[in-house]
Amino acid sequence: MSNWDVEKIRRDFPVLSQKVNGNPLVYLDNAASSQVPNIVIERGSEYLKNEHSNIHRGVHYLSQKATTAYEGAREKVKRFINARDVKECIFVRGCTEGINLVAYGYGRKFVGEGDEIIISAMEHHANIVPWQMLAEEKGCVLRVIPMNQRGELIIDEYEAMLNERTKFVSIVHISNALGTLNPVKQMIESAHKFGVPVLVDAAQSVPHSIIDVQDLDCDFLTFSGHKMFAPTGSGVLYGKQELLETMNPFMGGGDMIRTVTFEKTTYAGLPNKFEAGTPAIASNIGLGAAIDYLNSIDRQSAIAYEHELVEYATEKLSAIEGVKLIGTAREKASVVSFTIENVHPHDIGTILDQQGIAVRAGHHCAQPVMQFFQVPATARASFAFYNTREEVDVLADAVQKVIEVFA
Ligand code: C6P
Repeated sequence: MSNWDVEKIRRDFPVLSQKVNGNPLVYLDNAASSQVPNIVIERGSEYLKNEHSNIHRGVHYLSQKATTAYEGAREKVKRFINARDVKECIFVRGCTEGINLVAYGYGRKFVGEGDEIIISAMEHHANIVPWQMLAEEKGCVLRVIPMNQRGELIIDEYEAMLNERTKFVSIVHISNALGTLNPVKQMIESAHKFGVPVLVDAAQSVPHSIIDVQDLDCDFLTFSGHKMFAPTGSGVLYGKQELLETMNPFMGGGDMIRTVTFEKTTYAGLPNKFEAGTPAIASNIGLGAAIDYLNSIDRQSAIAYEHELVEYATEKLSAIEGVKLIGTAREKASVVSFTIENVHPHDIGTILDQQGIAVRAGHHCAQPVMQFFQVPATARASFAFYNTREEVDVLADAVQKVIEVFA
């Protein structure tokens, strides 16, 4: 294993040192929500203790402090993903809101009857349903890039799908159900040959890879704070300025306007145009602190370490008779999904929980993936850089016991 000092890292995450059902907590549900380090907890509580106020509205001391902290977090986001300008970084409640914002603000304006939108076979519901809603309203067509039995997208079929009717491509970077890492840079390049904008669902990739929106040349990219060591309610939609400027606002209300009369409203400039109402101020300041945390660790080593953990877990689980891995892509990150013959994944989840092991059991909000692999659900262990090799051993032993219980 790499010389990643996991014990030192674990001390930054107080939640990890507790016992669950009499056993040390083994937290392997990071794809759902990752844990929060002290620096984020302390920043959030500092805001609540000493700075709590509304932003952009008050001339008073507290409001100015809160505004400075909130806009400071936006600046951190900009540097973290290498956006050109803070105007391109919209705070949203999470990835779901980011995608809905684009389907509404871009889709409803620029996509019409007979136009085509491309998504993939491994999308989270958040990257299916908003486009279906658009398709129903506008009469456009949703096309789906197929995948193979390993859970890898068939890129040749994607290339063949692009044509002059294609108006938008929206694809997941790392699948939450399978762990597949998709070649999004190449896919963006192909779409751009047809002048088609691309949104990247980076919910699972921001915590497990280094994102550079200029290098990817994506048109939109969105992620949730709670999967990258920040509180729930925080998140980001990145969009190229020229596209965001042409789009309709998503929600109307306070803070997104320039002038309002009963006859007409004019909108604020970016990013405010897309941030109606009072946002999740504490959570987004926490997101800024999570970025500080990620910048303080050696991310390349963290990513390499996580990769080794996933490989080790894959090796240990696939060696157990009766276990079937769902998602065996050659390029993978963070996620190991599996089923056990004759055992419902919910039972796996419950028995593991009795031993203090947190995994997710279910369809992972990716029902079409379950349909493709003809399973009702899977159990999913998802890793972060604070997990250990010993925890993988505990998981594998517990899975072995599940099999014995149901034998
Ligand atoms: N996946 C999981 O357990 P929100 O809920 O808006 O923060 O993120 C939605 C979302 C979108 N895309 C991908 C690839 C995701 O993984 C998720 C959230 C969680 O897998 C909860 S369903």
